[in-house]
Amino acid sequence: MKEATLVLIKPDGLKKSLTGNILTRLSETKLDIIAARIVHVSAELAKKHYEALTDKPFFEDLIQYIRGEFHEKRKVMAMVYYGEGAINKVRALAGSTNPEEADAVSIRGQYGRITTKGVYENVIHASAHKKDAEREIKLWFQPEEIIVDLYSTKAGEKRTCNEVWAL
Ligand code: DAT
Ligand code: MG
Repeated sequence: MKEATLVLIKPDGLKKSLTGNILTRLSETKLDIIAARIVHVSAELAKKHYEALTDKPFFEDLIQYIRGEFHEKRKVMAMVYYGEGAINKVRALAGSTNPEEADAVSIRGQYGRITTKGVYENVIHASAHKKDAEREIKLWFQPEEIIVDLYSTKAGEKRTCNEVWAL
């Protein structure tokens, strides 16, 4: 069955000009990109994204890292990849959480590092399982930003494409 997964290129990936390399590696999966945007990550979004890790000693660093506070680039690139086995395919290509332990040819193995402060700069986020993927995609994207109808939405009028712009 086709499924969707959230992928984030984290601020270190953007700062190190790795976007193209990472997208090329991800294209090995033959999955479809069905949503993409550049996001300035608010404290609220960062904390919600990592809410399961609230009690971890590295939580505050993690929030600072994903918000780009350790890099000049205060942004991440968020995407939804879609296709058969998308979640496991992207996780396998991303590699282990700890970039020093990640397979050398995985994305994290190739491009990640642990800073002297102990922050895992592992360049990419990939949803771990289906429930997380749905929760995370709904956090990072509005329904109209995703070109496949993944999840049901509340009934209501659709916004037109440019109604918020001043003429
Ligand atoms: P993953 O990103 O592989 O899903 P996770 O959800 O357990 O891993 O943790 C989220 C992020 O938190 C991870 O990408 C990097 C950071 N992290 C996890 N364990 C850590 C640790 N022991 N020390 C420092 N950072 C850690
Ligand atoms: Mg995780």
